[in-house]
Amino acid sequence: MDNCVRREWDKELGTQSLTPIATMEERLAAWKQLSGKDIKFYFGDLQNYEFVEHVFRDFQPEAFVHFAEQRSAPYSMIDREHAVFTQVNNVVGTLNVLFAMKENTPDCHLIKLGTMGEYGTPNIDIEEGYIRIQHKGREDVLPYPKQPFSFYHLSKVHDSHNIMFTCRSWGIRATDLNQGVVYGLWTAETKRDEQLYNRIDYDGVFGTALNRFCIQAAVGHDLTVYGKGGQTRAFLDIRDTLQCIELAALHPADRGEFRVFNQFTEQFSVLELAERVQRVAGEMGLDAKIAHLPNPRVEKEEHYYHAVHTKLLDLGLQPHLLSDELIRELIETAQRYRERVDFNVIRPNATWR
Ligand code: USQ
Repeated sequence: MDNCVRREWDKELGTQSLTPIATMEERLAAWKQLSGKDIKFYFGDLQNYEFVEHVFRDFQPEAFVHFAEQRSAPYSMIDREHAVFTQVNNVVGTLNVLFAMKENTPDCHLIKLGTMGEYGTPNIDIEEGYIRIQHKGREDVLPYPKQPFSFYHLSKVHDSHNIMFTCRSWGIRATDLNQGVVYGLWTAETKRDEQLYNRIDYDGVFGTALNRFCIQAAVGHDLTVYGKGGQTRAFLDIRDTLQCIELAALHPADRGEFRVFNQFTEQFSVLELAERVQRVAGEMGLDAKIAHLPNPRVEKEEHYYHAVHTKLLDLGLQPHLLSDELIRELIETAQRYRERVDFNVIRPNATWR
């Protein structure tokens, strides 16, 4: 299911993916040619309940993987319209899925993309969804406190509450994948044909830290570290994103269970990543400079960060840890497509203030 709206946001922002993105028809045809298998495709918007209900009735899914949200923090911070769009799109889309599941496939397992950014950067360890709290002589296991970074991250907090409520009230089974920042581009499948390539964003709105630094190094742009660069986040390779979804699907939550996995493999500070890209680029003969830009966001630039992430490892996740080879491959890919990069959209525009 897709409404292909991501392509419209590129037009709105005057940017494009570093890699060319084929039309949906071309992608489906390329996969069919490679695998001999058809993928059933439904074009539509999760905000349209009739559409969502039709798909649930027609397809009768055992698992529903929901990655259909506006996922950029800066996009949600552009102005009132973008904040409202992000929260309506994300919260209403997820509510429609929950209602359609309840009405049509109550046993279906919802696998929902959440974010590590729901938790913020507390000065204590981040647990996987829940924390045991003692208060005035009593004890309970409660949802971990949320201090999200943006209106986008807030939309996922609202989703989490809605999903947890429907698990409790209707017996929905759900897994919230609280994912960190994804890097990399290909999986084994998408690498097989250029028409199957994923998008990879380098612009100041949708581009994310490590991918952006690799592309910047390749095209001769300074590496854009915001502020001091001590901001520490959880990261994972895109191949591990796919492994995690598969593991969640193969090991469904129980009826009525709202399960939370912290989906990442390593933690890095932004400056640490920029320095690593700078070193690898240097070995490739590229002179990448690090620029400390004024931070457009309101966030701590030096802080404690330690997040627990054992549940997916317990299910069998085999992490692809960040390697110099992958950084080199990303830089080489960006060099291949460098004529698609517009320097005017690299610097951040949306500010938090
Ligand atoms: N940052 C820089 N320079 C850049 C880009 C980002 O210093 O050029 C810094 C930001 O200030 C921030 C950190 O890097 O401290 C991460 O920013 P990001 O743009 O790489 O990622 P973020 O906005 O946090 O959002 C991304 C995805 C989002 C996902 C989230 C996971 O876009 O969908 O939910 O990562 S998490 O960060 O764990 O919340």
